Amino acid sequence: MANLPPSDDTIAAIATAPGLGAVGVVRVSGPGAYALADAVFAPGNGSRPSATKPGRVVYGHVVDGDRRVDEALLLTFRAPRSYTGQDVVELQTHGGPAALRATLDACLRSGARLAGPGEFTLRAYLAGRIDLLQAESVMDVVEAQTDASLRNAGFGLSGALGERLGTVQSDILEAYAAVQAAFDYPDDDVPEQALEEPVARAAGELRRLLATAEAGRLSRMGARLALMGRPNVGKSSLLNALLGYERSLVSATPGTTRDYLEAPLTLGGVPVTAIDTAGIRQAEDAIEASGVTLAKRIAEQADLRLLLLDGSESLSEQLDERARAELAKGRTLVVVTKADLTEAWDEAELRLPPGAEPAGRVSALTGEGLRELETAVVAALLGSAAGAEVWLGNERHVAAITAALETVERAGAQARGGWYELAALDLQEAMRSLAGITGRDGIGEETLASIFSRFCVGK
Ligand SMILES: Nc1nc2c(ncn2[C@@H]2O[C@H](COP(=O)(O)OP(=O)(O)OP(=O)(O)O)[C@@H](O)[C@H]2O)c(=O)[nH]1
Ligand SMILES: [Mg+2]
Repeated sequence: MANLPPSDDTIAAIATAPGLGAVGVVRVSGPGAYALADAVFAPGNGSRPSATKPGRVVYGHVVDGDRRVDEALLLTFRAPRSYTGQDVVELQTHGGPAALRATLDACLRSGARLAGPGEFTLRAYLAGRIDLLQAESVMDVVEAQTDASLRNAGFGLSGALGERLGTVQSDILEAYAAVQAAFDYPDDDVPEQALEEPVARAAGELRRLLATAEAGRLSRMGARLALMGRPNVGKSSLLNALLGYERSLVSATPGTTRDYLEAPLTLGGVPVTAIDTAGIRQAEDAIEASGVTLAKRIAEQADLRLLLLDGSESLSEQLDERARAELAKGRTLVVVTKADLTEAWDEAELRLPPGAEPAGRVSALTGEGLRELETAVVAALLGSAAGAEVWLGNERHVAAITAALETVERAGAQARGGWYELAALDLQEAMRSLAGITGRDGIGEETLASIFSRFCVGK
C-alpha cells in the first residue's frame, strides 16, 4: 500500500525545468525553512534571512559552508500565507544545472529532505489551502500544451468546476431529503416533483459536463487526422496548405507519396497530428502496395479521416464501391480539392452515406475553403463541446462523474417505483463519487498518493 510522505519536516527541490535557463528556483517548505535559509543564504547587506519581513526579496549569495555557490535572490513566505501553508523560502539562482544542483545540495546538507513529486502541492492540499480538484488542476496547468487545455485547467484551479459540482451535490441532497421523507412518512404524500426535479437537474448537469469529456481528452492527448484518397487528388498539397509550409513532396506524378508522414498542428485548441498517406489504388509495385496497406491501417486508427476527391476529375472512378464502403464506416469528412480548376461534377452527385459529412471545396493553391475545412474538422472532433466554455480534462473526474450520473439515474428510477430505500442508497453513492473529485470529505491515502505521484518534483 502506498503511503503518503510526512508533511511536518522540511523539504527542498529544484522547482524549475531541467536544462539551461536564465533563472532557476530551489523551493524549500517546512518548519525549518528559515533556519535553513540562515545556513545557506548570505544577504548582501549582512542581515539574517530569518530576520527579513515575509514577502520581501533579498539579494545575496547562496553559500555552502565557506564556499559561495552562486549569486541569488531569496524570497520569503511565512505560514500560513504561502503556497504550502508552511514557512517557505525560494532561492532564485542562475538557471544552469550546476548552480541549481549545488544550491539544492547545500539545502540538503543543511537538513532538508529531497521532496518527492507533487509534495509541495500535497502539503497545500493537506493544509486545506486547496481542494483535490485544484491540486490536480495545478498539474494540468503545468502540463498544458495548448491554450484550450490551459483554459480547462484554469477552470478547475479557480474553483469554478468545483462550484458546478457543488450545485449538483446540493440537488442530490435535496432529492435525498425527499426520498427520506417519502420513506419515513409513507402516509403523507411527498409530491412527486420534489424528487423528480432535483434528480433531473443533477443528471442534466452531469450529462452536460460529460459531453465535453471527449473534447477534454483530445485537448490533452491530441487527435489523429488521416488524409486519404486516390493518387494525385492533392493530399500532400492539402497537408502543406494546412501547415503553412512545404512538409510533403508534391508532384504531378500519381503515386508520389509512398510512405506516410505525420506533422503536428493545432486546430481550435486541439493538438492535431495530420497524416499524409499514399494514394489508394491498385498498386504498381510491392513498395507502393505496402504504402497502400499502411494508409488503410492509418485510416482505421485515426480519430477523424478526410477523404479527398479531385473536383476536376471524373467522380465515378474516385468514389467507387470500395471508397463508398469506406465512407460508411463513419468518422469521415469528404473534401473536394482543386476548387480553383473547372468543376468536373456537382456536389449533389456525391450522395454520401450516413457517417460521412461534406466539408466543402478547397484549393491548396489559392487557400480557398481552408478556414471552413478547419472549422468542420474541429466541429467533427469536438461535437457539441466545441462551443462549451470548458472541457472535462481529467480521466479521474470523468470516471467519477460517469459513476455519479449512473447512480443518480438509477435512484430516479428506484424512487419512481416506490423503492425509496434503494434510491436513498444510490443517492448516497452518487454523493460519494462526487466528493471523491474535490476530496473535501475525505479520500483514501492510496488514491492521494497515486494522484500526487504523477506530479513533477518541485510542484
Ligand atoms: N490547381 C491545383 N492543383 C493542385 C491542387 N492541389 C494539388 N494540385 C496538383 O495536383 C498534383 C498532385 O498533388 P499532390 O499533393 O502530390 O497529390 P497527392 O494526393 O499527395 O498524390 P500522391 O502522393 O501521388 O497520392 C500536383 O501536380 C499538384 O500541384 C490545387 O488545389 N489546385
Ligand atoms: Mg502525396
